[in-house]
Amino acid sequence: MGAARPSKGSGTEAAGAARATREHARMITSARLEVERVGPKVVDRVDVIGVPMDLGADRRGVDMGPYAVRYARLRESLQALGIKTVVDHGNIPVPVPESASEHEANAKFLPIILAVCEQLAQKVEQAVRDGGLPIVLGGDHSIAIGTLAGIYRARGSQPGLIWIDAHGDINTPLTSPSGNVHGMPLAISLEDHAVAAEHTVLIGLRDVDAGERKAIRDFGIRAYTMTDIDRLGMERVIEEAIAIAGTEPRSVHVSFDMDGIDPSEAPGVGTPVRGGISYREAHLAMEALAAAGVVGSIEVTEINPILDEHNRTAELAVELILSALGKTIL
Ligand SMILES: [Mn+2]
Repeated sequence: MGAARPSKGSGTEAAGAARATREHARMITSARLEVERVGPKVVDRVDVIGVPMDLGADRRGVDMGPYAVRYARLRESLQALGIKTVVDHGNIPVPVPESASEHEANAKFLPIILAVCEQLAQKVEQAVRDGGLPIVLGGDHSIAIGTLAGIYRARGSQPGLIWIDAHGDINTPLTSPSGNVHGMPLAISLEDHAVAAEHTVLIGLRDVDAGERKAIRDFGIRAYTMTDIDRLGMERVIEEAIAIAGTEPRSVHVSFDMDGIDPSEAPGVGTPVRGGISYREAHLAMEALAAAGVVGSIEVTEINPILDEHNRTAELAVELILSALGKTIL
């Protein structure tokens, strides 16, 4: 307060020229920053893999997620973005719960889920080896076990992981209150060494079980709750997340549980929790990931068309995939 304002019209011609030069320099600097922020241009090839998995969740309907996302014009939108090759591998067959037997109440259908995840891992591995960027469509979040295993095998090293979710998904059969495997994929993937805790980031948490709190602490995983997003802002959260998960080109897997978004924008999920990531915060995060050039694979999970309103949650998933792959407003 009280600092003298620089007087505006006091310039000689020289002062005017100096101002113009400064302004020009500022413009050049900001243009360069803009260029530096923009990562590699849009990828050449993506591989779409559907996994109509609903064995990991209690609510029925997430098995229809891959159909809903395709119905929301995923392929056409990817092509319109300039991606030359869009390979859709169809869906991996998943047994319906009625045909499957439950082996243990602590981790319902786990052997069948792991068998499906093995098939998914093989598809994802091949896609990465073929130079594609995998886009995996769930299905409940247990499919991340397969996606991450496939990426790990193809890369020969652990990818960075940005996990966007209302929940921690880091329960084990011993800590899970429900026995639903979609609450365990992060714990299983860490145990499999498909991902490393120090390059894993959780974003959007607001419903975390007691055992998960302890697991997050014990693993030393960086977790940004909704409170952190409120206080720091999504821009800072995602920049920090990128720094932790990895800054190498295409080194980060984005595992997007649509229940991370606020239910007012993403009503079609099995386990909605109010107070979530806003529409613009979600886009900002995906745009920042694209600008950094770090996205190597994407999965969107937990879309439940039965609970949705006119497919808007699947449409939002397509929008977010596009933002993560480089779509910008201008
Ligand atoms: Mn989840």
